[in-house]
Amino acid sequence: MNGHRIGLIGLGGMVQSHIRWLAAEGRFRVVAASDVNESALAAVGDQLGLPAEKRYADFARLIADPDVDAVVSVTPNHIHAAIMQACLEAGKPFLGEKPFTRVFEEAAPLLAQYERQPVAGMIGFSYRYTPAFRYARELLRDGRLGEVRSFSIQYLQGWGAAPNNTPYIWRFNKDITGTGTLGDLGSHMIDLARFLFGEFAELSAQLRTFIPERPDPATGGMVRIEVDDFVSFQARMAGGAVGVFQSSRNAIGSGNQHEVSVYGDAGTLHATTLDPDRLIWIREEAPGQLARAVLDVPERCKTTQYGDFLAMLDGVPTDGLPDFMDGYRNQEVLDAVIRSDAEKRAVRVGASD
Ligand code: SOE
Repeated sequence: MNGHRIGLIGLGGMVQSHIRWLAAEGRFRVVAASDVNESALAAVGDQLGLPAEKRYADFARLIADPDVDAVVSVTPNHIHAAIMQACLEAGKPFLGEKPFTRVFEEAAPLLAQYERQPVAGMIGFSYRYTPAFRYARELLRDGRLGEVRSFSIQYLQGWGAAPNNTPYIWRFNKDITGTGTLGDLGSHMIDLARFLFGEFAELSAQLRTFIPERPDPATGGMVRIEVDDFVSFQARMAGGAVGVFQSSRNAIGSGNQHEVSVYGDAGTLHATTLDPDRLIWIREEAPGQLARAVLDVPERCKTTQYGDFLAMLDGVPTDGLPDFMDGYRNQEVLDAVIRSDAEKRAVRVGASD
């Protein structure tokens, strides 16, 4: 079977989704896997029928393997930069999970390497493939809301809430994750805003940690939490629209609730992952007469993350693929949120203040 030969790095929880998505596209073959966890490497190696010589503890050796055409990286945040650096140096195209890096300081050297030697790269901002968000982008581009004046984006999950007594995992470990809800879910909100409205110009933000310590299953003790449970910020976009954002992983009752409302001079739209194949469009049908329509998303807006990854590897043009520079720009906004919260002031995005 012809197809792109994939090396998988990071064999933890999310990897099974990626294995499923790769299989669903049909034109990929996983030929190597890497993880420092021996049992995870053995289990996935057996699952995929990989020979021993294609099971790597060291991801650098997988990236260097001539049988690997492209890399899919599904690791915790603190390894993202090193994997992208190795892919860039080896000229290996890649799909890397979000957020781009653990902290912004890791992003600058990557950009320097990329500018020296660009390599096709995709970042896992998967909500660009939520049909309702992609259709919202089409309606906005077609001017169906008129001048966009304001918007709100929220991304709520409930798994970190107090009643769950959620144990201390890597997503709460600042040395691994950098930030908490901000980098995990906030990076998706930021990418959705860039996907729909373009670049950020300025923002003011606040971060909060609601649960100051969590039980560590490894020691039976409690660990002080240094990352955020909640983030809110307001932003002015370069195109003039203003937006408000909030995200929490402590929102009791929320599963995976990512949604946007857009308010223009000629109409309003609402789109949510809770109803991914439809969106609500409200407009004035006649003077003083509002029409509220529930629109079914057309098939042309139902593309997939791995369909675009395949197109990228085949050199086929795509629309709205989240690439290396989308990852870098996203990290700039994450850094602006951190700076604004720390300095208790509004900050410009991307420019040194
Ligand atoms: C967090 O719970 C998480 O798994 C994120 O890390 C993913 O990016 C998001 O798509 C689903 O929720």
